[in-house]
Amino acid sequence: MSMIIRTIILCAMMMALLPEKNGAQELITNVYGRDIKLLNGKWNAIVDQYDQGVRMEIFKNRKPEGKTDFYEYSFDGAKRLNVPGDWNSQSEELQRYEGTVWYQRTFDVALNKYKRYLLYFAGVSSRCNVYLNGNKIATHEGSFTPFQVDVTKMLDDGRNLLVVEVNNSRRVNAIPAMAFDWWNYGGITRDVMLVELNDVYVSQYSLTLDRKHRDVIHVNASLSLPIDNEKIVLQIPELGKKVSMLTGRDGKACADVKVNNLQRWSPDNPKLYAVTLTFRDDEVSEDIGFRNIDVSEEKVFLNGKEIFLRSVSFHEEIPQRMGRAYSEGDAEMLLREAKALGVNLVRLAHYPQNEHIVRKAERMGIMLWEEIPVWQSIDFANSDTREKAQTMLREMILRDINRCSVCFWGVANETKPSQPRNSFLQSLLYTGRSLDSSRLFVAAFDLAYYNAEKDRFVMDDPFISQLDVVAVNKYMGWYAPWPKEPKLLTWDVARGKPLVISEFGGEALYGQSGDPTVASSWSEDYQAQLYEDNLRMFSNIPNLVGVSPWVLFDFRSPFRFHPTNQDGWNRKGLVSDQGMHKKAWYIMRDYYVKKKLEYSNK
Ligand code: GCB
Repeated sequence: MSMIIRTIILCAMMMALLPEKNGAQELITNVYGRDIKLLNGKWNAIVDQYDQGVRMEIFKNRKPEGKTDFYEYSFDGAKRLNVPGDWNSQSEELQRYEGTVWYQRTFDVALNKYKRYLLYFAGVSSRCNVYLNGNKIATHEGSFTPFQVDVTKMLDDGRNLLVVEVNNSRRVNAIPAMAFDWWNYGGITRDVMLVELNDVYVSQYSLTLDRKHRDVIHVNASLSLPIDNEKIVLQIPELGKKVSMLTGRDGKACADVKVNNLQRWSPDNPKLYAVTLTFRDDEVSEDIGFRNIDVSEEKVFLNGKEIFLRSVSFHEEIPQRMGRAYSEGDAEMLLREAKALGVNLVRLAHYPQNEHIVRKAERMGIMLWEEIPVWQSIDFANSDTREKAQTMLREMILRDINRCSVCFWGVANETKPSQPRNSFLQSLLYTGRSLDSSRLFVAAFDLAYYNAEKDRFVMDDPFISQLDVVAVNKYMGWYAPWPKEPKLLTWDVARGKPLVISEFGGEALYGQSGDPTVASSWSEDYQAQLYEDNLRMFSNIPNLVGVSPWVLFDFRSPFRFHPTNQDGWNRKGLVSDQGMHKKAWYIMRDYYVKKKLEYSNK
């Protein structure tokens, strides 16, 4: 296929837009690089346990005027909640609350009739209806991806009333669904902003290296309106590049930019280049890096060099605060701890985490695996649920398409073969790959088991043939007893593909010593022994390309009931809720030091 045809196809794939739905529009690229006014801070809040707010039209925020008027609500004098922030950690009453909270604030705008305005929510848990000046303008479901709405025609010059009805009830047809092993935080958990833009602006763009062509940057850019024959100029000064692209009738343009002497981004050299796109007097800039990530047979290659994925997972949670991570400072804390362990990859479990984490990881030289929360029992046969998953995947990819640190898109965790599951995941892979052909697609399974007859680990899930990398969560020594000495165990799982052990581990209460052979000692000694055993087994997995212990920090989980050892915490952390390293942490750190050395000599 000629380069031109390939470029046209890629361009069409990248820019295939879904119709507007629920008031929200296709996401703008690089919102933090635009002219934004943060609407963070203290918002007023009304807890609406029985969902009466809509009937009472709380979103109109009416005040009594006549002598006979009264309203059985008022935002004045109501509870105050921080945005961004989960409500659970801000109020005793809301610690375990699952239901509706109405958030309200006002903000002022001096409207400029030559500008456009977007309201952008980086994350609201789990679903919401947004009301501006008394009118419903958008609805969104999914805690972990952003959404925006063009409010140009709905804003008043001067004071505006913004009300958001937030609900975090678990639902059978939601993603995740009824039970999941993390805290169900509710609230406006990420930044909210008003974005001011030119009348026509560059709304989306992506710059990616494809998996194989090492010196060609694929550029796609899109105007906010379908205007033909307009010039969008791309500049990467450090590479001496200034490229003009002309839009087609759909307002989209693309180009393949050949570059020489590109310094590729890698964990050892997290090089980013300043990139600017200009359209008329609209300009958007950010730092972007370039790297090739690819697989060949049973190996993974970063920039053409074989790598071993030294990974770890964490939730978007600050354990000391028992709340969601939301700030740059939080991102720094989580990623520094990951880095201290010697990782080159973080698996962001089990959902897209906030952009501060993703952007900081890129600057710190940490590859990322981002996934959507298709976690265990999802309603795979439900077309609504499938659509929600697709939207989430799409929102995640569009938000982070230019983050070269993101090397893996995860589509599911621990699902079981069935026709509805297979077609659900297949549709996700199709959507994902049509949006982004520059990254690897992965899913984690918990189906590998020791087959005594064959005397090895096997896994029967034909779906894995569709993935670039296969991941297996295997809790040997915790949920599964050792059938024999770990060093003698062999694996015959996903041969022909790279295999990652995406979870392993066991629980220990920090500071607790006990018998290293007794799981119910919940001791650091047992956990440390379990790590030693697993690491010995790993040396026998022929297609192993990486491991990811579960998990970096102890985290909050409502279904961990043991009163003294868990008390609402999953204690599989290598680091305690108070930030203390458990014994197993040192074992893992030493393993990563050795692995790094081994692969740097390859
Ligand atoms: C798993 C899940 C993870 C849980 C973990 C556990 O397999 O993927 O979300 O937290 O096991 O601790 O049981």
